[in-house]
Amino acid sequence: MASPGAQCGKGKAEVLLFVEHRLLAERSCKVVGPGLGRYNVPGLSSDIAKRIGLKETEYAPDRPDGAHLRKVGSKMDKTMYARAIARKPSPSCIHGLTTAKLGKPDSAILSGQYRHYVDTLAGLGLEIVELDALAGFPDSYFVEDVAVVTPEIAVIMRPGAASRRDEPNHIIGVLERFRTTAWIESPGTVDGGDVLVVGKHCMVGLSERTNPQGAEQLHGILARFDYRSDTVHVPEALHFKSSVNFLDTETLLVTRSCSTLDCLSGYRKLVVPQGEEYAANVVWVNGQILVPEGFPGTRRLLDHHGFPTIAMPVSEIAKMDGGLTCLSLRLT
Ligand code: CIR
Repeated sequence: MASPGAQCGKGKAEVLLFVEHRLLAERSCKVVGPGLGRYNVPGLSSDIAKRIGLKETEYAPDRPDGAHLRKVGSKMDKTMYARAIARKPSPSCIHGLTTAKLGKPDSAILSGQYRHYVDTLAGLGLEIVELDALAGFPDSYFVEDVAVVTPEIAVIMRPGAASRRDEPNHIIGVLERFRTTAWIESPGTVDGGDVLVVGKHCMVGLSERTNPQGAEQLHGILARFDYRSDTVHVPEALHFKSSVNFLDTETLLVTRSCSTLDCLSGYRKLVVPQGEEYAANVVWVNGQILVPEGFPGTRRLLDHHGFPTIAMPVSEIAKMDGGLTCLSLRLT
């Protein structure tokens, strides 16, 4: 059988380069404008791109001064995730805490939605470190709440809800494999869902779960690594990240009620349509934005601004006040 290169009239080296760059591109692609599926592929010269048949709209053409890479790259978070920690839901998940008045979840469907989520992260190139279900902790698959992980450190939270207080003890061993650790201590309480880190900016929402002492401790720990911090009151939601989330280092997706918060003044804010507040809980994974299924206005908004989206089924998870960010801890 003829080689792919012979079939399409390209040299073997070029075909290999093309395949390699395609793979790279699929993992790190960034749509830079509505309808423009462009790839930021370091090292791909326009000469080679043309010869292997890539259209100019499919890649960022190079320039001798490298400006093309900066232009595309400036919208990208340079930090890609290598792995995610997740925990299987237990059938006891139906007994978890919730304020949502959406009825009891079906635990089998919920587990299927969780599985779809981890498979999606794996499909985006993340290694999944999956922990066993903990029947005694019905909310423990919301692993985001038990730690804040930055490139430098994993800060182990002290969850605000009494029923979740001991969850960190069941994940600390895994976190220690990847980071040095620090702890939030009594009387401080912080849920990871209240903490949004964008670059070197850490925002902590004060909520029913997170108190000022906890926020202060977290700020102190991250200050060692030159993070600047803000503390903010969470309006009308369980957690800060129920309402404000990362799209790129300059842009956040927010609910209307959070759009005027002082600590967000330096960011461009995309406001979810009224009635779609739940969809503000999106998660960025290596250039893709995972969005809860059933919120077409939010998807249109993201599409319009050039953010590639993947719709995720989360109906049962939403019944337990959960969302897309809280199902994993993502690590660079
Ligand atoms: C709880 O109330 O703690 C859970 N049922 C939901 C936690 C969701 N976590 C998050 O949004 N970060």
